[in-house]
Amino acid sequence: MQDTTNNLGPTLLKAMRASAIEVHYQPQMTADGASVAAVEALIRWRRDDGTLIMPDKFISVVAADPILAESLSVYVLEQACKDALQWPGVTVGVNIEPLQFSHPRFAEIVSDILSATGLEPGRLELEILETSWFADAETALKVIKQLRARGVKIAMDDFGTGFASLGALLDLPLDKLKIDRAFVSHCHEIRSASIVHAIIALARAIGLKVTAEGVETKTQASFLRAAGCHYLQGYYFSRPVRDPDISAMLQSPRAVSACA
Ligand code: G
Ligand code: MN
Repeated sequence: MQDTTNNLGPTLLKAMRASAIEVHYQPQMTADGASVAAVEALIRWRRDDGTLIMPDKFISVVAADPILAESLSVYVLEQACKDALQWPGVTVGVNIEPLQFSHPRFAEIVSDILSATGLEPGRLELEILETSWFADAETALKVIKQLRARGVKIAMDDFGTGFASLGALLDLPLDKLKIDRAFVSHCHEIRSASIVHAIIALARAIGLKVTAEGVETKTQASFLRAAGCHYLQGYYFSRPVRDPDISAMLQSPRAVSACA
């Protein structure tokens, strides 16, 4: 990309103001594949020429800039909470930049968005990374507790790929683990299969739900279902899609596998 340098920050802020940062949604199916329990909000940047830029191309700039990180979080949260009003009973997952958890007012910001949009707090699930915890553990724990007291759900994203997974499980109040797709894509191999079994057993033992990410084949879906995963997410069911496609899938979950 040409503008990955200094002016990417202002360009991204301009893109948000012009609604060129789009929020797409990917379903998280119940393990039997029969219904959509949740959706994950995933951002994409629509350039003037119509091409879509994936977040991995620009998220490192956001992650390093507190103003940009907050602007993007508010932007996606507002959009996702508004969109979720159309989908009764469905949880909406939103990825939150680790930097937000060293922001002492972050829980208040989320709470204000919930009040302004009218979404039930229990239908908002914030997806956090283990690194959310590293910059300022005390503030992060306080913020996460405030969010949960407001009724918001917390999911640990990309579980198993960080290096403090078990410590985080001990200290953080969580609702869900999302198994990283690195394990799912190799679950035909004994090592990955054993790790997946161990994560699910651990999560269930401490009362957490589990979503497997990156499910791309029927064989993977069957294995994960038999292993006791609660929810399945990945291209086998659906790629992330925009509204109105996601609304259509939610009205008729049978349409989801048809999109695989
Ligand atoms: O870090 P996180 O797990 O939130 O990353 C989600 C990213 O993974 C999104 O950009 C999404 O498009 C991508 N993704 C979702 N499902 C699949 C899948 O089945 N396979 C692959 N390779 N990528 C996926
Ligand atoms: Mn995620």
